[in-house]
Amino acid sequence: MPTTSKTIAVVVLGIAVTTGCASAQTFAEKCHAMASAANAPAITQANFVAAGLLSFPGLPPGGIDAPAHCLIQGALAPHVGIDGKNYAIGYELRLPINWNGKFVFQGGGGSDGVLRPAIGVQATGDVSALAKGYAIASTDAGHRDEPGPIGPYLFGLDPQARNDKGYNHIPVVTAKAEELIQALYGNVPSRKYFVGCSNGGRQGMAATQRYPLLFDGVVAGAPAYRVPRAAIEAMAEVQVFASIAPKGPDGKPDLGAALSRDDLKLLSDKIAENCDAADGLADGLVNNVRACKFDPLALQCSAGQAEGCLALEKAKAIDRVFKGARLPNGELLYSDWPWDPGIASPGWTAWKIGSPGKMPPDARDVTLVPGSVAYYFSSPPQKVIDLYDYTLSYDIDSGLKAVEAVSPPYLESGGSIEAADSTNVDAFRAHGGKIIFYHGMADPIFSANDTMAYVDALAKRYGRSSDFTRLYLVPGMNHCAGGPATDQFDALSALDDWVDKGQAPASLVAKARNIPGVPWPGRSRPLCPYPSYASYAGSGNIEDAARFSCK
Ligand SMILES: [Ca+2]
Repeated sequence: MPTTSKTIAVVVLGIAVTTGCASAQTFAEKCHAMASAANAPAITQANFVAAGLLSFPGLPPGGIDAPAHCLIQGALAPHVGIDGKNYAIGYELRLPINWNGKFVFQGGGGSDGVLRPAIGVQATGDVSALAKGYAIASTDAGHRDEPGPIGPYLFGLDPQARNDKGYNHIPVVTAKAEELIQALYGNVPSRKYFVGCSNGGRQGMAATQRYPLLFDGVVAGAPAYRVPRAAIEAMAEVQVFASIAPKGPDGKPDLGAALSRDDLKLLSDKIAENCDAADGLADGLVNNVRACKFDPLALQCSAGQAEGCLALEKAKAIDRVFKGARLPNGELLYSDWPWDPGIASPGWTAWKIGSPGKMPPDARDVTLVPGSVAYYFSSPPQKVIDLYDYTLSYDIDSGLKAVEAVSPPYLESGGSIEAADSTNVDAFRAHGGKIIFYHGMADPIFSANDTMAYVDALAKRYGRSSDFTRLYLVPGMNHCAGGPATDQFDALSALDDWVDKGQAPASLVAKARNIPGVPWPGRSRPLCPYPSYASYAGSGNIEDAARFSCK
């Protein structure tokens, strides 16, 4: 045990004794006893953490309240890759002293490679899952980010690391978590849930399809369930926007200058003008998405007009991007995109074009996406010198073929490893499993339309009335959070009530945060189960969810 663990143990036990809390002392002793040299590397540390504020990058400023808990970290299923590097599936467990008897597997993000604190703040409302009493696991999914622009994607050179990342980590970490939960508390979890957004939403869906008996319920936010195609779409969109961008000092397109803030504001305003009131109230939120018809080409400048309009090439580029790229055979590569006023917010531009004047561009569609495509999704992996050059010269047709290819020693295609798009969830459904999806309507990297398509496909297979899935669309919201939106809601508690008490969720109450870019902090709205939408009652406080019903 490291010296720091002993120090913490002494301090914590001291507190426990002075407060007369014998159970806390026993819990702390049990927690520490779980780490021993014999358990390494499966357990590398087990430390009691006293109740208090926890601060980590990515958590709300000022930290979050955490209950006293046992923190365990370790590494599972180690192997040496064909690239000669050491790999293992890293995990973290946080086990609260006042355990509610249930387990949450917290999904990851991006290409994983980071061991995030297992606290459970995504889609859990104002209170973290840890504070709600859940035992929580997180994982790096089998690799750690290496430094440099392509460092996070180099794991893709090793076939086993690819499979560990795609799905193999799910049963491995879950089994270890169950074992340690039983060791600490004396019981296995009564319920097991997977809660994640983006890649985490994909992991949850993969669990329902590949390991249908492992979880009782899943919350899948903005799921990356067809991420190889979404990634290629993102690169195709970079090419479209680059084609209209002015050249930067390095002679390459200044991607962030492809659209100005005024262009995006105009677009957002015109979308609202066309679509906002269709739900009964012009409040900046487009709830009735099916009624929203919009044509950006109608915004093109007429002769002599310089303001309040879009240059023709910009209107055409926006039209092309929102319709989605097509393969040479006419097939839609990925998806089209919904029209939502939230596309003018930084959470949208940060992915699609980035900031003006950045050489190379800082758009996530350039910094995060192509590395995965080249090293992880494609077989054989493709070497990248410069992510922007690679993106600009990428051919979507041959690129997709490489993503779908098998090329020894890569015996499963990258597309297959990452995809979680099977609509066969028979076993999960028969086992009583429930899935809650949510998706921001102004998500720039995964289209809410594509999640609607998956839910529609489930409805086709099982019937719309089949009571095991819900999709909540979040107007204005960008990727997993942010944007002019009511982006705070507790999908985990709704899932738990559904699984544990048989109370199927109707609407979820969502609140707007007091942060820049939100015009109405404190506003509440019902999130309605798709295909219904929140409709205003016609009177009363427009900031209050109670004045809306699902229609
Ligand atoms: Ca509205």
